[in-house]
Amino acid sequence: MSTTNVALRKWVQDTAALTKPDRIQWCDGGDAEYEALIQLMLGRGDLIRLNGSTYPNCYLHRSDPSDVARVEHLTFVCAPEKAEAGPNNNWMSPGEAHLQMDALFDGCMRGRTMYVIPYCMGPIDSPYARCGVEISDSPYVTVNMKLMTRMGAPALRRIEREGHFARGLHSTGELDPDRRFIMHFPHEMLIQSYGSGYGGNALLGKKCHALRLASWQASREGWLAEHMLILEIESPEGEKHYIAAAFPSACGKTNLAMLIPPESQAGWKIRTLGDDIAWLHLDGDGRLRAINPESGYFGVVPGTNPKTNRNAFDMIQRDAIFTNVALNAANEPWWEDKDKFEPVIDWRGKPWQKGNGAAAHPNSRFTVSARQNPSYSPLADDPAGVPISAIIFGGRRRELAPLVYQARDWRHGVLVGASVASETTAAAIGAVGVTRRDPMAMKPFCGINFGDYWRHWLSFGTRSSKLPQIFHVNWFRQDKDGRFLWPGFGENLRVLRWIVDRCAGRVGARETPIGFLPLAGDIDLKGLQIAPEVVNSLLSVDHASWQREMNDIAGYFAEFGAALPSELSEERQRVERELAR
Ligand code: OXD
Ligand code: MN
Repeated sequence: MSTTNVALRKWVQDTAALTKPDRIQWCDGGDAEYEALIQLMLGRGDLIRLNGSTYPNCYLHRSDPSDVARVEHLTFVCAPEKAEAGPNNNWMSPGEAHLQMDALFDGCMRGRTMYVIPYCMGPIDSPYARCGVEISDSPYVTVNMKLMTRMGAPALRRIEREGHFARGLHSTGELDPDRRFIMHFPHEMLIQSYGSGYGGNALLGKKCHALRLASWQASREGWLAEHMLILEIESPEGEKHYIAAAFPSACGKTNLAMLIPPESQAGWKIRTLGDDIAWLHLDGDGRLRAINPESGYFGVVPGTNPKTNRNAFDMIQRDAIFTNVALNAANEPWWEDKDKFEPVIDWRGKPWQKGNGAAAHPNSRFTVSARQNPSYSPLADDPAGVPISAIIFGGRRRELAPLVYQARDWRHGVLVGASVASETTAAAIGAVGVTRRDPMAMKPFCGINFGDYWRHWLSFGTRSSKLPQIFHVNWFRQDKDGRFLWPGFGENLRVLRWIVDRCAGRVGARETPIGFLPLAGDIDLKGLQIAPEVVNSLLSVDHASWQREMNDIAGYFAEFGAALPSELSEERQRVERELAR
């Protein structure tokens, strides 16, 4: 296989001349190709076959222990001007970055096969979808791309028809943390990633293309590329709404997207369109429509069990790739909070003993095709996407943020999104549990200056009068002894129902300086063991603490200098004034 697209042919030739692979393999995305790559990796010990009767076609991959999460400090946006990347990104000039990367890539594929992986982000016939080609020397990346994207021949045909595509060059290099960089060249629609095999650093269609490059492209073309799940909620009467929700990494997007209603909520249904990324476009009627550019899940494994996420638990019983989980005595994958049995081998492949700490890495992952999810919505394949009724922002915050509140209007909603803060998780290298600002849950993924990105968000307010309502939720409030106040998981449906009721104009609300909060009785608490004082504290707004928060946000916004849109500081000042009243 090769291609009729001259630019692609030339890029493959030039890349081969630089990296000097032994062979070049054009990937067609077929099952035979997938199977052959699996066999190759089994033969080399890069994959371990899991128990074939309980976990058919499931494999375990163990990463280099230095390569288990995204590396934000080694991730750069290489736009010509530093101001384009903004204070929210590491920046390097394109010239310097190219010199460094060319030196790293020089001869790095000797003795290896170079895989050419055409892929399409979004339904293959969608006008909103975009194609890319990843060149990688990793069979692990190639099989993951097959599960995560629409990869292979149909994508190549679209590229040949359209004539354009994003380019991503990846090599695992030596897996040396000192020779590791994830570079983005938005003006060239080019990604270069060296020295890591970890999903977010190496599956270039995901964070690098569908968020960092896409957010740059979207801001020029008038759409949004967001770190959001997409779900459908259907009432017992058959009323359907579509919701997009942005939470930072490892804060429960996958669980919310696959929520199973508790018994007390009979008749309600949730279907999943996406669990990580949404591309949002205004349609001809002024409605914001969402597609999920991905077609698979790269989810955090620990904590997944039939109680927390039955759908995810069931969908990873077959045809899945596990990365950095532990093993039990039956050669099955094992992770913390999976079941009562004990692991025998930890994620590094060493015998596990009690007291040794976690057996599975806290950022261990499953990769699986989205179609295996029992709650999969076929609308995920609809080229037109779905109209969004509500956008939800959220973070992991022990204190302050109430269970749910609604922004007054779009402009206030942009402030709510821009002010998201959350405790860091194991999805990225670095300290865990530190609260940091993570606007729109895009801190690690926004490929442009946040100031420009917020201006772009605000511009939608003048482009349509049919925009979604914007909400903020916090499932993670704790009491002083560290106990969670809200049960979370399936019970979050109760909050989604209030959100939908607000969108449909069915319920009133209590107006506060931070937005609209539920009136007593409007969140259905039937069948839930929750004390009234806990509900009160979940729905309270402490003015003094919020004043401190607004002050902190002012300090954060100041980092953006002249790039900060004045509407955003005016909106913040408005909230501050109301809090002081
Ligand atoms: C992810 C992440 O893998 O956000 O989705 O880190
Ligand atoms: Mn994510």
